[in-house]
Amino acid sequence: MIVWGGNSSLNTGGRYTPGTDSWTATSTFNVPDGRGYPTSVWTGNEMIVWGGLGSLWVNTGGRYCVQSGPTTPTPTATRSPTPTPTATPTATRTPTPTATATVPSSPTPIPSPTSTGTPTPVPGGTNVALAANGGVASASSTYSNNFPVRAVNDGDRLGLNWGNGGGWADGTANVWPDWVEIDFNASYPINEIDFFTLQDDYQNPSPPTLNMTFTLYGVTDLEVQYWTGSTWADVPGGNVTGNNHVWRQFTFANITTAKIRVLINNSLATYSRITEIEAYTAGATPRQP
Ligand SMILES: [Ca+2]
Repeated sequence: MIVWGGNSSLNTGGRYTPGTDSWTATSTFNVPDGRGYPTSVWTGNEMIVWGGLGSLWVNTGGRYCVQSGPTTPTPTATRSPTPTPTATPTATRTPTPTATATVPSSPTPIPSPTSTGTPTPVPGGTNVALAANGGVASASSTYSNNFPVRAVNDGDRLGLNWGNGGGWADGTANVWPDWVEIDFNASYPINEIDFFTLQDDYQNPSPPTLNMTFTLYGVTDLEVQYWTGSTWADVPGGNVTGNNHVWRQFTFANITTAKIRVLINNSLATYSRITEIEAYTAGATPRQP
């Protein structure tokens, strides 16, 4: 059973599961405008809402998936609202076709990154962004607990279990910039930063290579920055527009800093998505696939 809308302005709702006597919030992504008394029908994989009382009686509607979304093959146990890269409602509030809902499938066990082509550590170079090495990540916003910022420095570039802790997504749909910052546990001279965004086949990700491109969910415009002591400044070559690479690698003459951040100025599919950020101390040679 799905309850949705009401009181002329609500566009939220809940799904009731009799088997477990539990409620789950409906997705708020791509949701029609709030309204009371709409006519609603469930097609089997999406809800169609039409008419009702908004600020006035309306003759508009929308259709959206209340269950889950294609970027978030969340295991059924969680069934949380998740950002979905479906089409965004247009300003005219006409019904907007959305992507066909997909049935979440159980994540296929995938070998850990250490066995799937992670570059061999280079003596002298340490990833000081890594949580295990003292790095602490924070973000301008976060979509939900299923997209935690701590996933950006956990050592996994693939974003395994995307939508269930595998990577970060921001919480401001279609609004930029967003940023993710990593504070080191001290100042270090660094000469390389590596940035990884979500690859197309996130459900069965491959180890990113410098040549791997994306077409669906990646970050397109970004500035890789370091803290000068008084302000954020782009690292040399760190201002990128029109990106379509899953892995962007930035190398530069040594910069000593205690923290870095990635300022995201645009992304595909509504949200900014990051699977990993790395920063290497001087002494490393650039990591290769
Ligand atoms: Ca990660």
